[in-house]
Amino acid sequence: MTTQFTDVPMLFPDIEGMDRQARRELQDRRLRDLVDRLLAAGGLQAARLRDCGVRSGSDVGIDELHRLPMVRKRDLWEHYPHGLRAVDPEDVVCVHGSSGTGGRPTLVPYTANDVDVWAEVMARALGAAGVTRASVVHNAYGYGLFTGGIGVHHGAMRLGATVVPLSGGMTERQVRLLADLRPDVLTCTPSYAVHLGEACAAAGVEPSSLKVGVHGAEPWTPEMRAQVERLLGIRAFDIYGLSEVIGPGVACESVDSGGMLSVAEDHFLPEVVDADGNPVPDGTPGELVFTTLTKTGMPLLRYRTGDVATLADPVPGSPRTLRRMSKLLGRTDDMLVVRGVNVYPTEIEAVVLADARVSPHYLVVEDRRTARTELRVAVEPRADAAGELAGELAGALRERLGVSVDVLVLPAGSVPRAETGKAKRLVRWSEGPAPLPGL
Ligand code: DLL
Repeated sequence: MTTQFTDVPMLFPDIEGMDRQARRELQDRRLRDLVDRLLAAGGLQAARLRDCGVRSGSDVGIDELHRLPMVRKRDLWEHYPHGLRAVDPEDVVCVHGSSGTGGRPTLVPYTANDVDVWAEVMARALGAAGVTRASVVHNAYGYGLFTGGIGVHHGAMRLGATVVPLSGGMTERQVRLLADLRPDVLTCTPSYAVHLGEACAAAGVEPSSLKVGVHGAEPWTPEMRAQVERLLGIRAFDIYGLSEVIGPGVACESVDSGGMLSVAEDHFLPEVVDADGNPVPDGTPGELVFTTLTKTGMPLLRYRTGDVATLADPVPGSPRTLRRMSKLLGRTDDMLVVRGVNVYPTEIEAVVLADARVSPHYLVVEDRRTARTELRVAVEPRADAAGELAGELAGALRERLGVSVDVLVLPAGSVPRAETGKAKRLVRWSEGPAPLPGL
């Protein structure tokens, strides 16, 4: 199929379609300004910059970005609750954050300027997925400290669409409003999209008004996308972000981005580095690092996200000139090492959900009760599943991953569903009872 680049017009062509050299100069200017602001604010990042011999923004340039110091989540935790705030408290207009993958909260102060940037990048992201002023957006991301609900809300309002702020949960009411308000856009985590789709089917409601889904906040594979699209009859797009950087809108997929996500790199400068923090070439997986070029509340220079992806140039010939990142392959802390082989849970998802006999509910269990770590995956069959499912899936997993994985086929409904928040697809089992009956 040839891509129709004209399918989705750019909302901000001056930025999304900017000449690449001009953008690099803009990024360079913004980087110098950021360094000046960090030095003026004092604190951890200023000290690290001074340790590197940086006295002012004029000492740095985008080509030497890799020489500048980095920050990590640990640095934010150590400065809890205000993080690395770089403005006076009265300039902070809201605080968001996440409970974090390590279970410790990460709080992020935003200024009015930050909220403005957020609304803009989120509006761009929605626009890139085909959302317009005429759209009705059923927003089922959680509202609260989590950035999903409020981030999409800001963007949809900036775009001039109608946003219905459902938040997560209360699924029956959501099904009702899908039928009554007939939205064309669904925004929620991919796992909740599945849950909502199944709830619609159970209630006999056909969500036929929906055309587009914008899903993120948790890892999901193209195989999961196929399931979401089939269940809801929509075109499903990926959106990426993290509260430390801004929330959703850091990068987003569009009709013409070739299955990757265009990064809002005029605001969030991406790098990919190896375990030692050295830059890796485009196409090589590594840890994503972002520099928030324009943020003021808690600006971050070279923040190590823990997320693993690859970077690439824009699609050749596309009017969208932003650099792209791949769908996330996983997180550095979710990588499973099984007899010397590295496996991300998304690789397991890709194999399991490619099998049409399996429903999109699964759980990966890393059994660490003995010295010899074992991997298990619990799946649920569809009603019409036939054949030697467990054995065939185990064979496909061995072939793709190079390690053996025990497949358990459990009765429908056994794997816990996420009504709110992010789906938990991976459990590490070190002691105590089985995380799921039947394992
Ligand atoms: O999850 C922001 C967000 C909300 C993104 C809604 C997209 C949609 P946090 O709660 O701070 O922020 O969690 C950030 O979630 O570092 C990734 O590990 C993961 N994540 C976010 N988007 C994706 C995605 C929001 N599209 C953490 N694919 C990030 C895979 C994602 N993982």
